[in-house]
Amino acid sequence: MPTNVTPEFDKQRQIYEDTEDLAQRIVELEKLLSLAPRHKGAERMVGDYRKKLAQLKAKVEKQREQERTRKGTRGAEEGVIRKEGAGQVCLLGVTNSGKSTIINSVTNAELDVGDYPFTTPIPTPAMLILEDINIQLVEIPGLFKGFRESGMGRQALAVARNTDCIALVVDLSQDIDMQMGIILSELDGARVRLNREQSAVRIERVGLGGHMIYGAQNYQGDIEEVKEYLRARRISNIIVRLQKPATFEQLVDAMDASVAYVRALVIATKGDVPGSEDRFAELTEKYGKRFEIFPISAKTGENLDGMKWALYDHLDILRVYTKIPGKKREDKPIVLPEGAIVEDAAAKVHKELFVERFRAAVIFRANDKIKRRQVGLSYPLEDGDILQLMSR
Ligand SMILES: Nc1nc2c(ncn2[C@@H]2O[C@H](COP(=O)(O)OP(=O)(O)OP(=O)(O)O)[C@@H](O)[C@H]2O)c(=O)[nH]1
Ligand SMILES: [Mg+2]
Repeated sequence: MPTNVTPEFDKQRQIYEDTEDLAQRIVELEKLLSLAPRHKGAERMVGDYRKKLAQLKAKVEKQREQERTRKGTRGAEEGVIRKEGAGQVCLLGVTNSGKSTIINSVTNAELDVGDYPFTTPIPTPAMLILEDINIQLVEIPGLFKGFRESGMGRQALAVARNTDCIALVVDLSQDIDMQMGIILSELDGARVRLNREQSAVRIERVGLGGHMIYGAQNYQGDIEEVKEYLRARRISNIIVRLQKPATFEQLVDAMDASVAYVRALVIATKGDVPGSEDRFAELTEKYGKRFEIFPISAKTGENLDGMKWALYDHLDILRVYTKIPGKKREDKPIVLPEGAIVEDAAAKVHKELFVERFRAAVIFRANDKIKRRQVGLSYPLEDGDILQLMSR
């Protein structure tokens, strides 16, 4: 065996060699490869491991196929996390960035924390209790280059695609470009777009009419390239609506139904370590336009409360409390998406009673000049509203 491997690599090699379960062996081998040295002397070894990986995968795929034909199913959705609470946030970052430590410090969970890589091997949920609602936090296993092509990566990114918000955990004791580079390229490759406007481009496939492009003035570039692209894709009839300023990339994404758009923020952790201030400044300069960035230290507890509310804000939800005349408001809120109206709340309470037989609603809102505001079904709600519904 060649020399010049790190102790982590050696340790992982042992784990890999001791693992018998085929699927788990693949996971361990993928981790091993992510830890492999990049120098020339190691090329042969890495090549051999890659071949081994391909063989293992082929074997597993074959097994799965046989199983599928036997069972006649399309395979159970293993590892899928059931959403719970008012919203779900996935914590995602390179290994050792401090994801488990953050979760442990704001929930009752006791996830394993370690200074060795890949302590958390599978997507792991925990519940954050924030005042009167629950937010589900999910730790995604540490990302590495090629993660999205790995078995575990695919499964973990499927969770991230369907989540309500992604928190990128950036470790202020590790290189910024390395971390953001890996995170963003893996997500991008998995067609997960962060903080991108989905509604900028609307596509409608039609039977005839040719290329109809509306709002061409919103296109950031030469509109001819859009037409060229459509021709190259052999799309002869289509309506493209550019509703907001949009780039070529956004247009391509809009035509691809498999692209997921997820809200995201950055949690910059380990703010207690030496050098963290400079790295934080670098992070803000390079990524502050695209993401809100929250500096914390899970070790000292600094800014953890602020972080919780930042997560809440990024879920784009609001809480409404119903109230029966003459009584105190309910303790537990109804949680609705931002932009919800009285009708949405009424439908959640009792559709037949309060939507179909709606008579009136009264809103009690802090800082509202009118104490009892009488409103109709289409009145927009705000976070913290107290709502009294009346039916005919
Ligand atoms: N100084 C300092 N160290 C921290 C902080 N948060 C985590 N650590 C340390 O960083 C190491 C990794 O922490 P984990 O929480 O296990 O990191 P993780 O991102 O869950 O790692 P994996 O699950 O292995 O991918 C541990 O040694 C922690 O003690 C922090 O705020 N400050
Ligand atoms: Mg962990």
